[in-house]
Amino acid sequence: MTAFRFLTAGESHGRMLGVTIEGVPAGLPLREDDLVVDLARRQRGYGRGARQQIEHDRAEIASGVRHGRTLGSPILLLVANRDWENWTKVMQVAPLTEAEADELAALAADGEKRATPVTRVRPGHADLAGALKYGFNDVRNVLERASARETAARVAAGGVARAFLRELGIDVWSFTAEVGGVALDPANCSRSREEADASPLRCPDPEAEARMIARIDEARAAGDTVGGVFEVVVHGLPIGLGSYVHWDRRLDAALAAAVMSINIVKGVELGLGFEQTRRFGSQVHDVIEGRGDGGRWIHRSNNAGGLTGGVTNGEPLVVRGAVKPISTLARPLPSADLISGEAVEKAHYERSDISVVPAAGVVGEAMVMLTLAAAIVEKFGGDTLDDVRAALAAYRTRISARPEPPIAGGRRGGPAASPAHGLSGTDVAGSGGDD
Ligand code: EPS
Repeated sequence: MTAFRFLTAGESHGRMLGVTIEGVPAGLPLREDDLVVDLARRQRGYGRGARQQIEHDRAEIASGVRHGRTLGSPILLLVANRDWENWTKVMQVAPLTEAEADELAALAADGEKRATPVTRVRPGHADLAGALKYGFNDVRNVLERASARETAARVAAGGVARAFLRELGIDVWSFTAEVGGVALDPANCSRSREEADASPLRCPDPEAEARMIARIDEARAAGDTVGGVFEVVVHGLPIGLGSYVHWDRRLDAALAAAVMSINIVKGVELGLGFEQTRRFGSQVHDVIEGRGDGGRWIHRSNNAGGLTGGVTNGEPLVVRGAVKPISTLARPLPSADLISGEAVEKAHYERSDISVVPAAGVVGEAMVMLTLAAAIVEKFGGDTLDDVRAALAAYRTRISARPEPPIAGGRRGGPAASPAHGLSGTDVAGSGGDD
């Protein structure tokens, strides 16, 4: 049974989105105001479309919290879709009456796009496979849920995970590393984190950001879209989250799955990622310099991105997500019609964004935070926040202490017994060589 988990619900133009989060320890201070910051960050960014002017995302805490503290029971968050008011009949939950069906049919006959069933599937979207899989003849039944609107619910849940991690001294943020092939230059990252967060693309390199904006403008002018790369960085994680002992306990695998699950992500890298394949081992592996103050183990570099063997190693965690260009193009690609199966000149077009890399980074933060919260609850257990804190402190004390030196054969406190392992006497206390 998974101790910490979450599930979202909701359609893009339905009444609201919802998310249930289970496994948050009791006693965590939590207010709706804690959740607004990330929700607002997700809505911003140069290249966003008109929908974001309609929405003012705010999560209502509907359950699981009393007098400002979590109860240990499931937390239900609700995020209203303000645009729903423009879609009430199209998205109505109850069956349509004859009169309502006639009204919608008349609107569609008048060319009202919202009322018209969608059959010209968009290349790159879930439209075609989704409609075939679930047996729909109107692609709206697919696109409403496949829409990235759902990520608002994930970010609301991520805000709860952030509040939990913050109590444990763990800090998570992200930035835009690349847009349309223009990458930031680490040497030019002159902006502070606050300045980067306030910039149009949430990018720490102002010069690269200007060129990224030019790429977005170029895409807009051509009726096109453009993708990029975001990077999530986490500080303050203890050594030892995740495990190397089973494939499904490796934290690198869980993080990759979580970030890959974001609608627009097509690739995930940890640390140097694919770049490692182009270098010799001596230029990749992070030299270990020794135990520092407070039991922290110091590495000379962090090419591994804070994880070795699927386990956190005490260095900052670095996760990068590859964001594809949005599949809804203002100048639509050729496609085919779901019903006739014939080629059509233009795929369906519905108001959309040009680029969402900064927003995807905020969703990336949420998915990383939720994954880390799950790993922490799994490792440190705890019905209450104080239990988690105590378990974490005890663990930190243990791993920061100097271990007792090992003795070959494992015996302690007495003369070495006669060797039963075939080594010669002089080798009994040896290291055993490079095995
Ligand atoms: C989306 C299409 C657009 C985006 C939407 C994702 O919505 P609409 O069709 O209402 O213009 O704005 O993203 C959001 C609403 C959001 O909040 O991020 C899509 O097809 O995936």
